[in-house]
Amino acid sequence: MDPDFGFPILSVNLLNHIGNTVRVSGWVQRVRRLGALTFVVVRDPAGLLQVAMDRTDERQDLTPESVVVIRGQVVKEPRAPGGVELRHPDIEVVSLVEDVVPINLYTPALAPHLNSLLDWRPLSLRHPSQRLIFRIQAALAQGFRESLREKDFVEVHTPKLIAAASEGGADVFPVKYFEKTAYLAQSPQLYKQMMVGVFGRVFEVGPVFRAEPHATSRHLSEYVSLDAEMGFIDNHRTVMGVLRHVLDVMLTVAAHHDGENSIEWPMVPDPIPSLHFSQALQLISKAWGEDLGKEPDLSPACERWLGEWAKARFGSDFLFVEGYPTSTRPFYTARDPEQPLYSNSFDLLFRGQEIVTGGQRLHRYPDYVAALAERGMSAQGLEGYLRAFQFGMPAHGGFAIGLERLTARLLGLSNIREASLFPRDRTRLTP
Ligand code: AMO
Repeated sequence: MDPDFGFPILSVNLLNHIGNTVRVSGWVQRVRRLGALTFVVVRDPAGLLQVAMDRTDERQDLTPESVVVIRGQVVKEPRAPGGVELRHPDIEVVSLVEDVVPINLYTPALAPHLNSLLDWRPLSLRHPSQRLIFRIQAALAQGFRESLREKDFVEVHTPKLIAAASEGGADVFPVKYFEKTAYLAQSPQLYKQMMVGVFGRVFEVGPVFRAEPHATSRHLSEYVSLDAEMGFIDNHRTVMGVLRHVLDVMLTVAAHHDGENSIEWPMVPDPIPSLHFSQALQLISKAWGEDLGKEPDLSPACERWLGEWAKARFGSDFLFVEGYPTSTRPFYTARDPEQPLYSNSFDLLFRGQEIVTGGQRLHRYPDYVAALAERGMSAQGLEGYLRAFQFGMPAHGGFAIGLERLTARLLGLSNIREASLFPRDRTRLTP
């Protein structure tokens, strides 16, 4: 038998204990009076359970959110949550709440404005709708790990304090690091590439930091990046195939956690439809009646249009856009050997929003020296990274999924902050 470590019995398991006296524990959700009976609804880590007592035994200290330990007899009761209730309870209040709970946690949908929801995060997260978001998110991360382990990828943990920006651009956070300046990692990019030289296939689940000055509904200053990197590939299409498989497993694992079947689960087509960047611009230009041919990137409006197009044309929630202009991609990106102005890189759009970026990387040392020179970039802080390429690296590539973006898109959340336990943005550093 598995040890139970002395934890109280969870509400979901009470059906196996009918007739027994058990110990359960949780938070008082509400107290209801019906005739001569009083019912206390308790929320435990797994769900809700009902405790019934005579009105004469009712207590005044069972205030909402107080933590209680209850000993009582399990009785079958089809009208109660989970089909059982606890009778003849002996209730101990472990933590008494004397204040009025500032948000209503007991309605099916949480009403407050996003800001109050985030200000009261330790409380609002207790609501079932919020708990579901983060259970699904945990399952997505679990699926990511499982799918890659099964394909012999090794999990790595790379530094988050680094000496040089990994993605270029201005959106890095400098940190005072003893006598020097360090930066918070924008991605594990340079390290996951170096680790391909060690293990061949690696992945990482970890926080990354972007100094995003704008308040948008799809950017955070800190988010969870699901990164994979693999060697001995043909080109970026090998990586796209692996990504398709990973997403399929992630969504399958997560769907098991949707107890109420309340989520619209997407199919991951095999293969996921794909468009070249230049083709995407042509299609949108035609549809909008304007020439977007010189655009270096896809705007959010372009992504939304492509999302609708992929749904109408292929019935797909997913669309790859490959071959972004080399000049708009980071220095480590491999060019398309046939058309060097375009790169062997891709974005994956899900329901009209980019949720993944990936591609093939340069793998020869002289190509790095040339790419840095072309962009006027200094090799300072990159010396250790470049050494990997001086001493033999296979053709390789990888991708990074934004966990909060994927979660928000999947669950139809209009703001990415709802998919972060404690979101960080320009104005929010607490709780
Ligand atoms: P990129 O910078 O495109 O690529 O990021 C990869 C994915 O991370 C998510 N993302 C964000 N999510 C929330 N807030 C942000 N500020 C934010 N910025 C990005 C998106 C995006 O698709 N090293 C490359 C990946 C690679 O090529 O392997 C990189 O970091 O979902």
